Amino acid sequence: MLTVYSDLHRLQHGQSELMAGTLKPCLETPSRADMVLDAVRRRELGDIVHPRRHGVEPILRVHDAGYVDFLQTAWPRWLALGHDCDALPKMWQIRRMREAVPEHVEGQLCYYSMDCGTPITAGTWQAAEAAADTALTGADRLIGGERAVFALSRPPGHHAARDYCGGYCFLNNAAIAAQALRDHGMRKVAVLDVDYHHGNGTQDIFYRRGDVLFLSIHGDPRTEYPFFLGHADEKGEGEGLGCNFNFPLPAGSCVSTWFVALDCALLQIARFGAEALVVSLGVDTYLGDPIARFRLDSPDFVTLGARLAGLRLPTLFCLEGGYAVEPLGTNVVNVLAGFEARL
Ligand code: SP5
Ligand code: ZN
Repeated sequence: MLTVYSDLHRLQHGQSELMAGTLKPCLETPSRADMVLDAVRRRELGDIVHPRRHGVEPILRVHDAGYVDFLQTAWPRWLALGHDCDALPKMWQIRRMREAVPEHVEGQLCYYSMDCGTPITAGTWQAAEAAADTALTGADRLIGGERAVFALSRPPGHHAARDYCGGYCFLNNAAIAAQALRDHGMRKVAVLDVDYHHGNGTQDIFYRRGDVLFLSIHGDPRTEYPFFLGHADEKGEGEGLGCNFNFPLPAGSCVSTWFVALDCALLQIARFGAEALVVSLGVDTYLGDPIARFRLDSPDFVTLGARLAGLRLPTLFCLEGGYAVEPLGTNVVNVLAGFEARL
């Protein structure tokens, strides 16, 4: 399988995230991508290519122009305030407050953020743009006839919605790629999110759309981050009604429960008549993950890959979460190798 990778991911290297009441070192680190790239090489998964630059247009197909402008300009504007640290928000536009975009960069940081775990740094925009280019190059290759491509995208994307960042995500790589596949003539695209956390950003982007099916298997938001989206009764709206499927599972669920949900998701993808599949590939479902509570072990990821291959669809994998850094490469490449074994 072809891998798309850019070193520019290193430019996203945040200092800290708010965790259990204190600022802790960021869990979403450059070393994560190093581990995955290492495993891709070691297991001889296939060629590794650099992404092609696509510019801002395909990003603006799914993200708000004001939000993108904010991401592009936030760092110099933050520095101009005299700060010498990463930019983190400290309040939110909550119920019954005004929804107008503030003028001040600090107000905009709060307006355009979902949480206090997603620091904007000197290289955030460049890294996020390179991650989007990585996914877009993967989409190009699928259009060109490749059966499956792995976009080693970092920072991740699935928590980034039309107009906000959060959950370590800035640009929604998977959604940008899914939209590009649509724009290149694929009539129906499915996005399957297997990260432990609900893909609230992807759901937000496609919620009113009938041409992109979104499905997510994740820790139940009644007890798990991101809490405010990802419930089973969120089915889509308008033209998108019936094109959104959430499979919230209790924290601590066993592996067989997880695979039952996967089978339900795969059935819906086949029913929908998708012409291509984008997988938001988070492996924080691993039993050793420090912030998540499912129980998948490394061999289970091979099984996951094989089941996905059973759909027989052109498939783009976009890297999302996974914070047990040592086994991260093994777990990710297990999915890809499991997929290839059945192709
Ligand atoms: C892409 C992705 O996986 N983003 C995840 C963002 C999660 N951020 C907040 C996690 C809070 C977890 N709290 C549980 C602490 C267990 N010790
Ligand atoms: Zn996650």
